[in-house]
Amino acid sequence: RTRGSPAERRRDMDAFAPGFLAVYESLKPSGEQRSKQEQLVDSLARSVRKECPHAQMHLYGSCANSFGTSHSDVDVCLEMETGAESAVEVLVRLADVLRADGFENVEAITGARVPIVRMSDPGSGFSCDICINNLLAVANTRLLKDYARIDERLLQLAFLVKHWAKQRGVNEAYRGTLSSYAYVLMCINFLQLREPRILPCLQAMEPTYTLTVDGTECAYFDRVDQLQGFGAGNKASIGELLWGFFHYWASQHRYKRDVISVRLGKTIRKQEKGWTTRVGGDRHLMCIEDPFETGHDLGRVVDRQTIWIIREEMERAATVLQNDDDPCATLFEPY
Ligand code: 3AT
Ligand code: MG
Repeated sequence: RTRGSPAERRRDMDAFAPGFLAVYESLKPSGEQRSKQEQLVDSLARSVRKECPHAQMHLYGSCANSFGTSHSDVDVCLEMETGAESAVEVLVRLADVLRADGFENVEAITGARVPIVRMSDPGSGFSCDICINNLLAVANTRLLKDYARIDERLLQLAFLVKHWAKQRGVNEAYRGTLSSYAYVLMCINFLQLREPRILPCLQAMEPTYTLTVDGTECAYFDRVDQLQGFGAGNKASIGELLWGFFHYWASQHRYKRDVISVRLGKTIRKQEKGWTTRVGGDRHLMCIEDPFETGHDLGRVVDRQTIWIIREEMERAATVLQNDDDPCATLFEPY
């Protein structure tokens, strides 16, 4: 991949809005896919009840935060007392039950930061991750869903950015690029930073929802029906916003100095967080603060090589949007 700097002067990006909206519509899951997902969740619930009768099942991630595309997996969290057993032991036993119930490719992945059972459903083809007591993920799912209800341009932008990231190979946290969750936070923060603002900062407002998970308080204003039309003063089209997003990450974001913070609705200094590189072996080359687990940098997975891969892809995207004859297709060409 070669570096090139995106042109500074914008062409009229509004002309491409209909094309990008058509791509967005094509990514949204169909009614049929949704009902297949519901069936999967029902049969999963039956299997789980055999092994963990008291567990409460929550959906999280993109099947519940409204950022799910037709290719997204189903993320499930079981809330339960594990007693003397560890979560890993419960997951290993659950994996046996799921295998016996006909789920395919069942695998307990126990070495990860969050241990999971991964499997696929032969009927629908969906893959599914199950974890235990990861209630912070349930809380951040709720926050993302509420942001999505304020202005539709967030969903449009995030779907297109996620699609771009998957096609271009920069959506693989286990290989040093960023998770879908990180990209959605980048989109929210970008819209919080527009002038006039397109999204508010829900955590800076009087909290109407509070959940404490392992001592971490998750609090924010969740009566988002009162915020309809919040961003109406900003008329930017999806074409302009998409270009602006890539241009921001290609040329404007100060990687060495700044952390993006959805929690505060702005960028803050790495120094303020103590996230200067090399401290404690953590790299902090590209800093994205988790809105609730504020000590957690979602960019921590990025290393000296992958940061350039991501930045070059951001530059390519900005350049394609600026110059290409058919940006709605070229942007998403597989790398
Ligand atoms: P896809 O549509 O599946 O790509 P997603 O939003 O479901 O997008 P993931 O499957 O990667 O994203 O993650 C599922 C959820 O797990 C999203 C978020 O609630 C939580 N999550 C993911 N990565 C992290 C992380 N690094 N820190 C905290 N929570 C995370
Ligand atoms: Mg997912």
